[in-house]
Amino acid sequence: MLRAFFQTTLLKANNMKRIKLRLIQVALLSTISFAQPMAAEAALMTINNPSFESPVTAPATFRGSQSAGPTGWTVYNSGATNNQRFFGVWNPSTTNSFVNGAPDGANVGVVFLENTTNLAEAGLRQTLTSTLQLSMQYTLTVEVGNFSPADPGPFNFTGFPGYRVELFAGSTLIASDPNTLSPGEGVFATSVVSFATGSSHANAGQAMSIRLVNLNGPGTEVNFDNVRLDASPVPEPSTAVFGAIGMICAYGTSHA
Ligand SMILES: [Ca+2]
Ligand SMILES: [Ca+2]
Repeated sequence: MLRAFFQTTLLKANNMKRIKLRLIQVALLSTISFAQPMAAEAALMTINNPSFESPVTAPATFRGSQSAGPTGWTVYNSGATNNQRFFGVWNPSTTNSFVNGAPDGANVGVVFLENTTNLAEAGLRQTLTSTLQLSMQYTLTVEVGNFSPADPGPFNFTGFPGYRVELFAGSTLIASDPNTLSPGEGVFATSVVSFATGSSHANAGQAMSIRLVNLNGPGTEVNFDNVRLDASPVPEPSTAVFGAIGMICAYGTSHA
């Protein structure tokens, strides 16, 4: 229809260049409106107990165990032989463990590794119902905290053992924050891990999982809170759009 319009108008027109310019403008506007439905929409992936609010815990109280994680989370490296290992949740309210309390809600996640020898790292892991999708921008955001020794108790919380925040597809690590932040005593810092898939990926369709690790360096406890995973489609112009643009360029060149 566009071509018929062009041919009819072209024969009747006196100013050839002016008509050609208008046709290109119309075609470009059509192309732009055709591309608009491709606009990206961000979406948060479902994470079970992302803020470690389960189990509900009283102020100044730890709830957990040496072998199991809190609701929705399993223990990573459960076979490690650290002499004191605890996984669970801590409610810092009324304590000096954190300067500003929990970043989100009442509780924070706990990975406590106390030992005096060079034993293994450990952490919490959750496999999501979401699978790795193509042409997607993923952003994993986690609050990472350093339990302060200002809180009196039976353990020495001086120092920071280090951490990793990791994103997996199947058994493959696809992105991580390998201890790039150094939160001070009693402080949380925000870890952000970003990753984008292209039009193909070896692990596409595999279940995604999140791993939060205490590196067992010089220190005792690493805390985690408010785990979020955002997925935003990466807009890709369709081949039809490219074809339309190519047609317009070819027209403009041959009739210039
Ligand atoms: Ca929380
Ligand atoms: Ca500390």
